[in-house]
Amino acid sequence: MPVLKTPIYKASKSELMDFYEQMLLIRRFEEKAGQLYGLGLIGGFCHLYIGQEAVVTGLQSAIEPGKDSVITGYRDHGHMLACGIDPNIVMAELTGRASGISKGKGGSMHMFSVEHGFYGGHGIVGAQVSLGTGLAFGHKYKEDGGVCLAYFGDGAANQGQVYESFNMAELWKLPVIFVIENNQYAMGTSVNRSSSEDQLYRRGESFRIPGMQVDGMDVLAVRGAVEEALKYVRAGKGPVLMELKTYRYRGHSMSDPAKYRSRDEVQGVREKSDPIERLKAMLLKQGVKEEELKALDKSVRKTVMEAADFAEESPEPELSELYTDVLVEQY
Ligand SMILES: Cc1ncc(C[n+]2csc(CCOP(=O)(O)OP(=O)(O)O)c2C)c(N)n1
Ligand SMILES: [Mg+2]
Repeated sequence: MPVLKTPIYKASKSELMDFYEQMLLIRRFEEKAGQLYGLGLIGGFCHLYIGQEAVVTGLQSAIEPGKDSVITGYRDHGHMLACGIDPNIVMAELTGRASGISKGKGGSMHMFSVEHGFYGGHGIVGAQVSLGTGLAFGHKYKEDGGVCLAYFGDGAANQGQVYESFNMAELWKLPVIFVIENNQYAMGTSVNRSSSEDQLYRRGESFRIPGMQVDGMDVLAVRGAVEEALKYVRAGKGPVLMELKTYRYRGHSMSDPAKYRSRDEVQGVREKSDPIERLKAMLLKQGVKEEELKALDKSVRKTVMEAADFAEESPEPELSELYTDVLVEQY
């Protein structure tokens, strides 16, 4: 089984600035979503991505929009923004408005944009892995050159269907990258308590799927690694399994007493490994002025504020929409 290298990507200054902006957008968007939830403007589930921004930013920056496909679980707002989906319609969906991407009827976990190659947004833990394998089969069948990125969590990595998917994907050499976002916890259980093999990048070994373990708090490490993975997959050699070691700062969802870890642990990660602060330090070292970064933050905050205003000003869906978009045909 080949061992894939995980080089650090050498980014230009403008690429670094793009990564910084993208990660900031996700963070500020999620902070705003947390506030709106607190105000009662977001109902139902809401899983924030704060802390994990480098993963999706690094991965999405390497794929080809319009050719590749992306699928993930319920912690999906960051993935949508990184796919280039308008923050206004994502925020409108979170707040259940008619102008939302699922007409306000899906909410946080049920968003979709074929136009952007984003196939959800899935509430069933692990389901996106099988569906993503299907998307990869579609790429191969249609010979469109696309690769599917199927994102899932460390908890989902213990689901049975994940391994059925691994088997088929390797057997049929499907163009899929299995992306484990190991944020160290499932709902309330740490990966070490729940997994007999906690080095998750090794989980594909018995299917002969090469694995990579990557620092998911370092956007350049993520980008460097995914380029190697894409090279392998695009050459028709079959799937790759990437484990991104990351951390979520907030609770599993908005209703999480978080008794399974200490505040000090969270604070420690924030202080030592925050992906945005890390990149900021790098930019400052390269001579970018603090004022320039502040201006960028200001413009990102404005974008997010506008998204929240857009959402709040949009009407809720009409009652007559209750039974539309449920079944493909009218019954
Ligand atoms: C099949 C299934 N089982 C259980 C749940 C309840 N559940 C929702 S999220 C979750 C934890 C998943 O953790 P992980 O895969 O690590 O993802 P993370 O939330 O950390 O991003 C569980 C058990 C579910 N939604 N679907
Ligand atoms: Mg997890």
